[in-house]
Amino acid sequence: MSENIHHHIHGSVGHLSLARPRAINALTLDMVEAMQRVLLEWRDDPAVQAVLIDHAEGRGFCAGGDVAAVRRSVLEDGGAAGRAFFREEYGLNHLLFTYPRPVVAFMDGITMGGGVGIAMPATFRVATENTLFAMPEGAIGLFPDVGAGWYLSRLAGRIGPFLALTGARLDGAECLWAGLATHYLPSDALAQAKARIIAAPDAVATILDELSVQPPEARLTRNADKIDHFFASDRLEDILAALEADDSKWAGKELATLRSKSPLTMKVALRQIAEARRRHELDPRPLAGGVEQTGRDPGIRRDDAAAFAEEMRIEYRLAARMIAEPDFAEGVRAVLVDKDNAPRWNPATPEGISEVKLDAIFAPLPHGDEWAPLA
Ligand code: QUE
Repeated sequence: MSENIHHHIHGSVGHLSLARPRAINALTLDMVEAMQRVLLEWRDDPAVQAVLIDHAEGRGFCAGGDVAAVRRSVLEDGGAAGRAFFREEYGLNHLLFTYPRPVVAFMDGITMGGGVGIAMPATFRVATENTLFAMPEGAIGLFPDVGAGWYLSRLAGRIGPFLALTGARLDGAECLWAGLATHYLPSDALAQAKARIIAAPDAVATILDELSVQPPEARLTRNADKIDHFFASDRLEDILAALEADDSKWAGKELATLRSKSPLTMKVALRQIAEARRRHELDPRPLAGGVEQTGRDPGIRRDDAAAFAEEMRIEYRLAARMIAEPDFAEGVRAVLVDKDNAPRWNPATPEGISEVKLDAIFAPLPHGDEWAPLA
């Protein structure tokens, strides 16, 4: 069992704590497998009525996955270990999405990439004044994975594409407003929330409602119209042209941000979200209202398990292809290895990326290599 995952049963509540603080709890294969094992055991134990997921110490819930190890795998063994990591991580994401008991995720700090993948499928997603949420994969030449195609395509307006392209960081108030979080609690109420849930696991919703406080105004409300306007298109070239044609400070800042990200990541993310939106437009079930807070999505969309599995199957294809692209090794080098934050993207501009190239990245894998949920 992983030393970086603490697991306990308190009464009839299972408690998983991420405990790899020196890496902001970034998920390793070992941690992912430990979480799978414990969650499967608790799923089959009728005594476990609810599950809490939090982090043991430090300023982050979970900063992502161990992408430095994935990069080493790409450079040293052709990426087999990297693909194995994503296969198991997505298995964990799907297990949580389909979990037959309420799961509460405490996003009390940095919640990015892989951390988003274990928080979003939870029935209850608690934000605090410490929450810092982002899908920052454009900085490392990956793409917004761990089910982001599902979650981002269900946000109001063009917030999903905006988050995917810019890697913008949302605070707890913004997460609640967008529907990414279901509750906003002051961090000093979390210990009480957990103790009360452990004492009364059938009253999770009431307990979190009672401890909720009014968050500060979400900055995102003021920018939502601009986001919908400038990020309206599913074509990266259109978005860049719209920002270039505007001389406002906001447009200039967002344009500079996009120019720093991997063009390939951005094109893949736009297509991924557009295709996910098209798939669920046949049967729309919004994650969030954007303006209206929809709260706790009862039933956790479990009847959509097959549709979520389809999303993960697609994202695994993208992961298998994207880690083999030069931008991934280069992006991880620039951000996490050399930390010069000066990646040299290849192709360097969107015009260098053809539809044929994208078709190859989205194409099915050979039959035996496709992703499937845990058996
Ligand atoms: C973009 C990312 C990631 C990132 C930084 C980015 C990411 C990720 C990590 C990360 C952080 C701390 C660690 C670690 C990984 O950083 O996905 O192993 O200790 O996992 O700008 O996408």
